[in-house]
Amino acid sequence: MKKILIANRGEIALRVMRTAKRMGIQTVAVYSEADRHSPHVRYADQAICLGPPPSAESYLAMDKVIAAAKTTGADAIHPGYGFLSENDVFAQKVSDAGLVFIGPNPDSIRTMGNKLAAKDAVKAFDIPMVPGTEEAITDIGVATKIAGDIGFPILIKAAAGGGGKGMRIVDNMDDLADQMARAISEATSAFGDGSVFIEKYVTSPRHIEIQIMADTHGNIVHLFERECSVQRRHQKVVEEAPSSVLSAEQRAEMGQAAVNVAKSCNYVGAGTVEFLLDDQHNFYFLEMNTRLQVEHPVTELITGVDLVEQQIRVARGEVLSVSQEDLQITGHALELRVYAEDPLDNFLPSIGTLEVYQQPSGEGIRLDDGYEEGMEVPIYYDPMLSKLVTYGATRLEAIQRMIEAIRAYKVEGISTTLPFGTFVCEHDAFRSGNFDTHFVQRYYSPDKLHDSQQQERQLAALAGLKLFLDASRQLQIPENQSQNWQKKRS
Ligand code: MV4
Repeated sequence: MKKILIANRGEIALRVMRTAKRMGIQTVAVYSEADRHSPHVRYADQAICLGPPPSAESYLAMDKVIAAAKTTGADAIHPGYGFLSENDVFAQKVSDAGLVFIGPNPDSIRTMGNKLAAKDAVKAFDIPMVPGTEEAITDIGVATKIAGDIGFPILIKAAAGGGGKGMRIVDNMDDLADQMARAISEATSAFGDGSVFIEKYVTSPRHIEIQIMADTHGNIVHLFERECSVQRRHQKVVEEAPSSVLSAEQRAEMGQAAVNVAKSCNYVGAGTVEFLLDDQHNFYFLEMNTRLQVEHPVTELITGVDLVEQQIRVARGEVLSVSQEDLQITGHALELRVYAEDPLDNFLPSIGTLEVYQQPSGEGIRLDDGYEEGMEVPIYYDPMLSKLVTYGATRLEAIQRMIEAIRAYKVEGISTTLPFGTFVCEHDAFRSGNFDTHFVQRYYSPDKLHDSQQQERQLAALAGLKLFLDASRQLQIPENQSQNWQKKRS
């Protein structure tokens, strides 16, 4: 594998290229007209323009991406996350074109892409699952019977959904028929597949996911968990590794369950198995994400494993260079997703130019970004500016580093979620580790941000005043004394 095309943009394109370059592999960037001047285009050895800004005409245009790989003589395509990363049709087309898709085989992607097919695949492996249906339901009579058996509240989910899309909570029998009809109609229009199923609703879960890595020789390891409970409307905001609530035994147990999920679909490459953890610490398999995830850096920091390097090695047919016994957790890592959104105005996308953009750096700080001062944030894509990742010997050290790194990160011209990151890191519930997926909803309101910013400004003003007064005293007292002395003497 001498040349890799990265079918993505922004921070993840750069992140993949960094590892490829370190491994002596050439890189090809693709870009839309909106990204002509982006760092990922300049960083690559070669770059091909795919077309106009809309994703459908550029980063999602399968044939254009494959043609770019052919033209440049690339041997493989890394899809990053989002865009074409979990598209089984694309994975198949890449391989039909005689190229290597750096990711799992199309069958694994297809199976895990359908939540019912995923449940069916893992059934033989004794993986704990939330009580619910194994098949799609269309009949309200069947739904009524099942809801009666498992008890309210229940959750209706779309088989083709995932990541929270197409879910409906139902609290009682009176609402069931209506919510079923809505869920089916929503799933039909959103995914072209109206299949829905029912699960018991776990009311205060934590979201814990396990990173796995599998090679083509049958070796599968897990790289422990990431805790992703701090999220807002299914958008993760802060992720960390390890979780502060898992015992070593439960970590091993969930790790083994994740390895079994990977086995159930003949998985190859990097993948993530999502679990819910209820308030009794029971865990349940939710779904598997068949890609490299946004939050993979926290796993890299606590294990010392470069996941992109492992992806490339596995795609070259090599044996995994780490065994389960080698893997160990050292320290604690935290990731803040920095979005170009205004946390004071309902997280509305904030568009404009990065008038000032100064990155924090130093020991225990990793910043994965794809922007520079003077750049505009395009409206066409995900508004994530960067991932601010901190590492420490302990959880509180990583949190403290995050607070300091946020303070050192200067962004002007657009609003960002940086102050929201400070709010999370300073919150007692977060610091104590005692929180669930309702953290943001339960504790956050824009006035809390005003408060903490206001407090910071007041503290800064007080500190300034104290400095001024101290300095004045030091200056004035000798002066007065000397005047007195002079007066006495004269
Ligand atoms: C659930 C659940 C409670 N009970 N399933 C949301 C994302 C998708 N992967 C599944 N999700 C959930 N499934 C049952 N049976 C609660 C959620 C959920 C959630 C899960 C992980 C992270 C954040 C979440 C926020 C709201 C709901």
